[in-house]
Amino acid sequence: MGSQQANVNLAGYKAWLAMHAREDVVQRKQEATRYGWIASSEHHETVVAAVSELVSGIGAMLGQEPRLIEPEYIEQGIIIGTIEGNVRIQAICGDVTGQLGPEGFVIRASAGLTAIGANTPAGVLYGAFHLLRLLALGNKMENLSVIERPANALRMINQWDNVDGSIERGYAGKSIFYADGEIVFNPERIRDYARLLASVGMNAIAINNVNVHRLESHFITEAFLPRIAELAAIFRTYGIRLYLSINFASPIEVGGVLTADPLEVDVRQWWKERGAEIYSLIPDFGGFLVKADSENRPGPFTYGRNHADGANMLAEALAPYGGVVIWRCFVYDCKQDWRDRSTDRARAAYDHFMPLDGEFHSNVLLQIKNGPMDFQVREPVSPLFGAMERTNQLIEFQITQEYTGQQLHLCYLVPQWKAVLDFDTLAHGEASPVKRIVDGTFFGRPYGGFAAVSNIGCDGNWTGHLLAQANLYGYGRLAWNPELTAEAIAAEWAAQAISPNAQAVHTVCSMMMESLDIYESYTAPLGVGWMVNPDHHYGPNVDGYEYDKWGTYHFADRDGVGVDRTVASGTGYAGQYIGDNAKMYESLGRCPDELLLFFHHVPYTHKLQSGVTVIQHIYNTHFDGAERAAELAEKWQALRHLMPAGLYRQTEARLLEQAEHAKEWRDRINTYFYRKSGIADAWGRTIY
Ligand code: GCV
Repeated sequence: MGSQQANVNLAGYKAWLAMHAREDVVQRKQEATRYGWIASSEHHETVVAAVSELVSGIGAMLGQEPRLIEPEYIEQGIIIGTIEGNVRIQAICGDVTGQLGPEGFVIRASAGLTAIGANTPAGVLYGAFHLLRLLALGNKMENLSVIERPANALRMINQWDNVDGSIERGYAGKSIFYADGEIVFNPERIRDYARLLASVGMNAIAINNVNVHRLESHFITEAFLPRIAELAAIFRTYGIRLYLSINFASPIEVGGVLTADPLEVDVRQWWKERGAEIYSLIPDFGGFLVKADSENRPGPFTYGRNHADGANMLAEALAPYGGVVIWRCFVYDCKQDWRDRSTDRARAAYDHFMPLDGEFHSNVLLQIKNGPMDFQVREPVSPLFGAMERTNQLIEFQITQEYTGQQLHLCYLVPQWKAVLDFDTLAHGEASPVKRIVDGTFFGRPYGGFAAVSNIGCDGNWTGHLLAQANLYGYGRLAWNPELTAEAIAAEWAAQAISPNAQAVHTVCSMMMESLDIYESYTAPLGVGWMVNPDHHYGPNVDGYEYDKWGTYHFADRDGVGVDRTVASGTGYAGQYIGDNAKMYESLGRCPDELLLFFHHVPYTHKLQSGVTVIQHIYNTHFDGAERAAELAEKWQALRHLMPAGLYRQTEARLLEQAEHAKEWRDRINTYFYRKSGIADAWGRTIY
């Protein structure tokens, strides 16, 4: 708790809720008059939280906190609340409730009054945060007329936090939830996290690692549930439901039952009792998140059962209370023999789950990683999207930068996620994009949405690298509205978190927008992944995973590189795609350059569609990427005078480290491929 408390005052803590004072004095005064009063008669804790956000946010930005007043007396200012029964909001907004759904909101300005209305308290809170965002971004407020509702029903964060206080793949300090085997938290910090999440529309959080270890297996018992209920209460105020990752073998390890076989009556009964106990303490508990038969975690395979048997058994235990089971599809053989060329990890999720389409209960969602491998810098989209028509799905992204620079390197991931969401699966011909499949609309599913692994910890600015905040922010904004552009999201974040100054926003935005391409350039060419140091996954090691058991190979030899995943001569993975996508990846001539080595094994002299050879592409991008990484630091240095020193310095240090490390990447990879291929760089640059 001590260190959690201490960090709260560091620069960057308020993140995108910094609410910078508006600089334009005339406009500031005008807005301060416009928002001099706030009226709400509701006592629901979420509406109260919304009002308090408006009071403090407007106060900070406009220099004057609005005063509270009863709705019947307000003549100028904000009137906020649920629409039903609130005649003044109805009068301003008209009959819009049908357009809002359970979480949407309306904001409408009319004759001195601005109404924020919704069907539920959560919608009211989202509306309040939206108004604050518009104000922070310098929008004209006098004629506001906005209606928004989230595209995705479930907008979830997964914490990979362990009860010992560590975070698996965490790069921003220790957990804000746990320490030394106990649930230990600073409620103020948890509330501030909930505020950040709610401000971008997130509504669900799983608070423990999907790898559920010994102690965490007991989270579903009275030993931990009362403390978890306290956490749930904080999140509840902000419209966020709490979920738990569970251990499939809990009946044995926690309950003393002799088996965890999902078809055994005793096992089913045990889980039902767990469900009853959890819901008696947390009435709005979201449900279970499950990693089963994956990376040594227990699962139904032990008993000769399949994933549907496992998931449905848990779903039955939660169904009476409206809970859901989120079952991960990250299932593959992690003990592969590297000599075995017939097994392809990329195929695994599809091979395991596609045959089960239609067999999961209606309160089960499958959580599918965006790509078939594991959050690499570049992967194709998982072919499960588009293939499973009768199963609820969530897409899983990784905000924490495991393979993308570990929050020491700048890597803005929103463009990568956008590309995945816009990918056309061709499920029903053209116009079948991933985003419409995961939101449930395309196949008419009752549930759908986004999940992502969080990137926060105890660090004062939450994410270690200040600019990594934009990934958390952007994830939430995309889950709400996948149509937003990556540029717009970057600009929103920069203006709110760093400074509304136009030069600062412009520079930060351009740095973020090129950062993924830069990172890819000096690390992973043409869809090759895994050239990292084993275990911790930071830094270059071209053969780090080449002769290992994890199914992650690039097959570089003296003649060529890449994995043949074609149907004609390789593992057949390309055939898991639909229609022309399968043909495109199968064809050496049509496969996009950036994924060439993911799908094909080619000679170093193979000419890419760009016109250069594979080997020259590797050299060019690595020299170029390292140079561009150094330029990132220079761009940041030009902003020194535009922000507080604390904010400036933490980021400068990381960008300088990135520039140095990019050279290490460049030289290791170039040298490796030069030594393998014996082909010199056409430009005669230094390779060792
Ligand atoms: C939580 C990768 C990561 C693991 C992670 C796993 C998963 O393998 O390296 O740390 O485990 O993915 O998503 O379950």
